[in-house]
Amino acid sequence: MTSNTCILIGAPVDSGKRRRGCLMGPDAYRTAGLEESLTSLGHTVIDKGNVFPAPHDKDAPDHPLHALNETIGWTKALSDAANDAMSEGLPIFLGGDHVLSAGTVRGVSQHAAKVGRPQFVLWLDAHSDYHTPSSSDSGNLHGTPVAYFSGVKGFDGFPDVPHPVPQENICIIGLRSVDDAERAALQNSQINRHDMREIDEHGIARPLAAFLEKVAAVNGMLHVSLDVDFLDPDVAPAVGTTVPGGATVREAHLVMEMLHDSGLMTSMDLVELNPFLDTRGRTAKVMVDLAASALGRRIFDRPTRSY
Ligand code: B3U
Ligand code: MN
Ligand code: MN
Repeated sequence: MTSNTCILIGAPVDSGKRRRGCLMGPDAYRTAGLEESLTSLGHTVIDKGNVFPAPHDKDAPDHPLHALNETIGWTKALSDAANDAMSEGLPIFLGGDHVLSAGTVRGVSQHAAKVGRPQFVLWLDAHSDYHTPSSSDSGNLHGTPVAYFSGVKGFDGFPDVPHPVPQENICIIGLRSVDDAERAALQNSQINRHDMREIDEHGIARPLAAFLEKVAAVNGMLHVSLDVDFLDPDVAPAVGTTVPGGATVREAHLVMEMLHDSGLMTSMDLVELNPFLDTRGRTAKVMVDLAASALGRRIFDRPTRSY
């Protein structure tokens, strides 16, 4: 196994939706032993502590977009943190809700452009998070980051996106809650999208293997964004938006093990954990175990196989 320097970066973002609690996520991952798990796999782990949002205007409580200015502050700060961390190792962003990925993906994409490699994103989520601020019914900006970092217009006040991730370089797996506006936009896009029906019919390995081949073919950099609600709420209850019918622990570990075998992952987000809703740290522990699988934990060594 190749050993990495893993850079843990706390991103206690709670501005992407109204229900509070994701700000406790980074400490829940620390308490659940993320650093120790990765160290035991032979990695060097540096915990950089938590990021703070860049200075921003106060938010008006009656604005239709919840905590817009705070979210802009987080996007700026996390983008810089991500860009910097990419030259030090493999950053793992400890969320925080999913709007944090507006910043992290913007930042890693800037680094990819600097080193002259294409950026890819694997989005593991029940939701597509492909709203624009104006198409969102909820006004919750955690439903928008994929549109933002792929260069969709309409994000006034946010930093511009000089290196958008091309639609065909994005793969969403786990879909089972897609709003009408998102569905229409996705159907008009080149984003690779795989719903739970497809996973039930063909298994999760097939779409993932196809996407990893695309990344490998052009020596791409791969950012993996793991939303707690990718998993079934029975096994990962600590999330604000539970959607039944999610990935099993086994499917999720298979994804992580394939990612590790591919050697392609260059950065990762762990998002939407709300420790306030957890039962005895159960969800935090599942997420830590998944991160460990993505970084080399395995049951047995086995010869490389194709799917
Ligand atoms: N699409 C809905 C629901 C949602 C998106 N992401 C999460 N929930 N976690 C919205 O509010 O945009
Ligand atoms: Mn999400
Ligand atoms: Mn989600």
